[in-house]
Amino acid sequence: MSIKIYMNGQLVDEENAKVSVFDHGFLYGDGVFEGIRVYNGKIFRAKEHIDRLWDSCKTLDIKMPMTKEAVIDAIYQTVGANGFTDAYIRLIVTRGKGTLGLDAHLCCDPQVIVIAQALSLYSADFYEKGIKIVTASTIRNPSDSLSPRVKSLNYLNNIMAKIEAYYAGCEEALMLNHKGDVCECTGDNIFIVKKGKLFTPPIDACILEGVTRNSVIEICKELGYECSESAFTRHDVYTADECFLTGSAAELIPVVAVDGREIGDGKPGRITKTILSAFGDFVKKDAQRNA
Ligand code: PXG
Repeated sequence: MSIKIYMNGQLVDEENAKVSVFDHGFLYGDGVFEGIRVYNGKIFRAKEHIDRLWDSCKTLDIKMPMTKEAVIDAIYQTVGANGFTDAYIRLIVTRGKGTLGLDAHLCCDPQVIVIAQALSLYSADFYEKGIKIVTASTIRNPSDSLSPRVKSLNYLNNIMAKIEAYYAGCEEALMLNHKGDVCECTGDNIFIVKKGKLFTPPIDACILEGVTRNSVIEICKELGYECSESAFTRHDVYTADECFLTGSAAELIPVVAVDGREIGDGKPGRITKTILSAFGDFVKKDAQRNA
């Protein structure tokens, strides 16, 4: 059965959801996106995702052809048209059709696309047993070339690292920044726990400021855990008591080994599990906030 895709104000069948080969999103990765969760018919952290999309567009000088309210409405329309109550949303904005040259100012029709998919959660095993990750030799893009805070359609930096994870037989790759500090994984932010205290790299460590990351920082405050946004190295990760990753697709996944070093006792940690179960309540509170 064909799914309905939102394209520039219309819901169209998947077979008819097409962009031009001259679209600079296709030619150059010139565009932005968001990965968003819908739980029980409500968009999780809608404002945060839409604000981040607007910020990404601002830096790339892409003029959004719709209001924030209209984009939120487009997401709800897409979810409704496909009969979902829980879904993973991919919101994409391309710079639109231009010439074969790089000139962004010749692109005049930014494309706004919303794809909704039934949740394909990672296997339950990942959450129960945790995953193993490996450090990639591919360094994260420095902020002064293309800021990792821009969630752009050009994910080659992350894809190069993810390929390394594949060949190492791991689920994810840990990326370092140009200083050698821990940055993030290819599609998730990272947290470590040491002596009951949590640490996650700061925004200026070349990370994407994850919506799930920021939610976990809030959850820590609510639960009374100290959580510090400060730079750390792989030594801190290897010697941590616990480690986990956060992202809209995965939510929160325990990490039990990094570069072959077992983290803690090699099992998902107590604080990790506490935060994972608090995340469910946090989602419900977010839905009430947006009711
Ligand atoms: N860092 C990077 C580089 C990301 O791409 C996150 C952190 C987590 O951010 P949020 O806002 O989701 O908490 C992301 C998330 C996937 C997938 O299918 C995930 C992301 C992008 C593309 C695919 O797992 N981004």
